[in-house]
Amino acid sequence: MPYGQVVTGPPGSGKTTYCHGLSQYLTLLNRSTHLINFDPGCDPTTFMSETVSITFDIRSVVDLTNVMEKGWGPNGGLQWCFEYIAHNADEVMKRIKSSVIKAERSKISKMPEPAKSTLEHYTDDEIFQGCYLIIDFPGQVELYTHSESSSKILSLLTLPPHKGGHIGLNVVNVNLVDSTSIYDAGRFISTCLTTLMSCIRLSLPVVNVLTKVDLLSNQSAAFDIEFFASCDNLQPLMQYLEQGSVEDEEGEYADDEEYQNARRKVKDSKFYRRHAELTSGLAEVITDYGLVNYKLLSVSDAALMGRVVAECDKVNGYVYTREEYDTDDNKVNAMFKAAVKSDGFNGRQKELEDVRERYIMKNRVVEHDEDTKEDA
Ligand SMILES: Nc1nc2c(ncn2[C@@H]2O[C@H](COP(=O)(O)OP(=O)(O)OP(=O)(O)O)[C@@H](O)[C@H]2O)c(=O)[nH]1
Ligand SMILES: [Mg+2]
Repeated sequence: MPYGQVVTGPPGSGKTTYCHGLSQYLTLLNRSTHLINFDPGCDPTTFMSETVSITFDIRSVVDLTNVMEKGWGPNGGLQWCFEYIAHNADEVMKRIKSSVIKAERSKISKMPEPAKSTLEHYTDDEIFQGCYLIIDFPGQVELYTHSESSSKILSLLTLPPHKGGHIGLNVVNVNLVDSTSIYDAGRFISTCLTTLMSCIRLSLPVVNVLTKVDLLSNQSAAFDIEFFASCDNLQPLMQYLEQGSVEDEEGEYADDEEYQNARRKVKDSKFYRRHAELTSGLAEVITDYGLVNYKLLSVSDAALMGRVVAECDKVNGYVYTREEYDTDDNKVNAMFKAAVKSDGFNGRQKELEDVRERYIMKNRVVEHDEDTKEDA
């Protein structure tokens, strides 16, 4: 059975950019990577480059633009598209499989000898099994929370052939969220809640990722990046809840008496207290489940991308079977290697240190320099 990733996350979190970056990264590792656009509202040709091409575009089955011409709005239209796909999921799976095999055969026909004649003798199923699929899903959260269509599509995607499936993908759900949500306590908690909901609703092995860490600076985040990456205890965020970021307390409004009085008034109100209680309860639910923690990623950072890939390989089982990990050691050793590479021993600390050094501290210095220039 082939391996792959289903990439989900809120709109604009960087899914398509990640899929394209990942495709380039995995192609360098010699994996037979295939990009599948599963967003009926996204024109993938706008993202295409010389090194990345799309093997299957769901718009060949159903296109959001055409659905909207029938009177649907963008969100309802997307929901309609997903219902349509779920209804015809069997046919869609067959089409994905045949597009992947066709693309692979075309690649083989351009290979030099003797690889070409060796691979040409492989059956379609043998070829398909060696492929790695990257599936770019749409961002609308309602697709995962308000309807069964996504879970229906995904369960058919992972159904093995001996149970009537066509693809039987060994899959990991890579759930991306924008790391700039750490600047706002309320937004970060709701981000974690959406992450948790999608983990539960999709019921797939999951790797959660905070994207765009290159945009972070610790100028106004309440805590160190480790706090947000591990999500061990979200309660300390409660004190920063009512006005968003710590900027309000320590930033440019710190000496504004009128502003600070208004802030105190809000904090003393009944609504605020009840709202804080609710949010605190939700934060407790998130940490109690113990499912939410994040890897860190900037799409152009090869080391961070490598760590996300290693984690995914561990979670979808790629590590057990493929050559990159197949040394003279046994499979347990291979898994151990991937685990260590992604977050074992001091791997996790190294990941956090890299992000602090390469981005957070650097951006802080740049911001500081710009502030000094402005003051001057
Ligand atoms: N700085 C930075 N920008 C990024 C990164 N990843 C994505 N972006 C930017 O974020 C924006 C949104 O990226 P997309 O890949 O279109 O996000 P998406 O999740 O596919 O968006 P939808 O499909 O509309 O839900 C684009 O402008 C990207 O260039 C990153 O690692 N760093
Ligand atoms: Mg996209």
